[in-house]
Amino acid sequence: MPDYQNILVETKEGVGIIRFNRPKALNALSPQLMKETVMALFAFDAQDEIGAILITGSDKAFAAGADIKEMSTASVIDMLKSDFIPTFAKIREIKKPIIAAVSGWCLGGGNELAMSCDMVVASETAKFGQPEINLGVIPGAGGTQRLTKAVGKAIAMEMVLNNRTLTAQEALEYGLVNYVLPIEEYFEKAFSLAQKIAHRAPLAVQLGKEAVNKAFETFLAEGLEDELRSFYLLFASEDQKEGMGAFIEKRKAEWKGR
Ligand code: DAK
Repeated sequence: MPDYQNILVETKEGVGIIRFNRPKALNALSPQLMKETVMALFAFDAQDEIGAILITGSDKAFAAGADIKEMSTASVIDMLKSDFIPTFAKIREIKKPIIAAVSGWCLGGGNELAMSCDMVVASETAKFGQPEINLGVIPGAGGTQRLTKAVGKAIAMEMVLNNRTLTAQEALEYGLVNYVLPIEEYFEKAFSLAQKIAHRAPLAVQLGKEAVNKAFETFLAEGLEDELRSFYLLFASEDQKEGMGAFIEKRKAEWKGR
């Protein structure tokens, strides 16, 4: 395993776990942290025994955004040349589902990263925001796009233009997160969700993720067409026969990923 400096990784019961580990900077997403995170994501994605991936931070901070100290003196050319965005964009290539377990600050690039995951489980103390306006910039890693699709135009405008921070409960109401739990329980909930999905039919999980993401990324007609193609494709798999057979025979299915 590579010698990561900014993240901790482990595997447990079919789940690959990535934990941001820059406590002194509230897990600010430095280019190095992003690079390591994406490396770990691809490593887990390539392992057959891993069925889902969990990304988390600390109870105090999921991530307080991109590293302002590293950006503060950057020129436009530096930003254009930076591999922050190409690295960030690679998260979209991960085929396995990614669940974010979020507690405390989830700001700027941190919120953009959480929104790049497939599901979010939050602690009651989680706070979601796009405070870039405070720094004289706007979100640059999907914060205006994914956020608007998730919470709607009115709330997204307030967050992007006036640094409105959402409480965990508000984030749940607006559809940004799946569950909100007490701080002692959010990680276990996120893990059990990941673990359950990890033991489901792998091909159907992969294509299901792809199809739901299409709804975000394409016009409806194109998304529906893609969904249908993937649906048909699964009828060429052994898992489809096994899944439907197991239902009829009233037994638990045994998934093979074929
Ligand atoms: N970057 C670097 N250091 C940070 C940080 C950040 N984002 N957030 C916190 N820290 C550091 C603080 O500087 C402090 O360090 P020391 O002074 O102790 O050395 C330490 O973490 C603890 O922070 P505080 O003392 O401020 O803690 P508080 O509890 O008082 O306040 C806070 C917590 C989260 C409210 C506050 O730290 C804060 O406002 N942080 C900044 C939040 C923020 O503005 N985030 C957005 C960053 S901009 C790109 C596309 C997108 C992006 C970048 C590039 N491209 C297209 C290339 C993304 C941009 C962003 O995310």
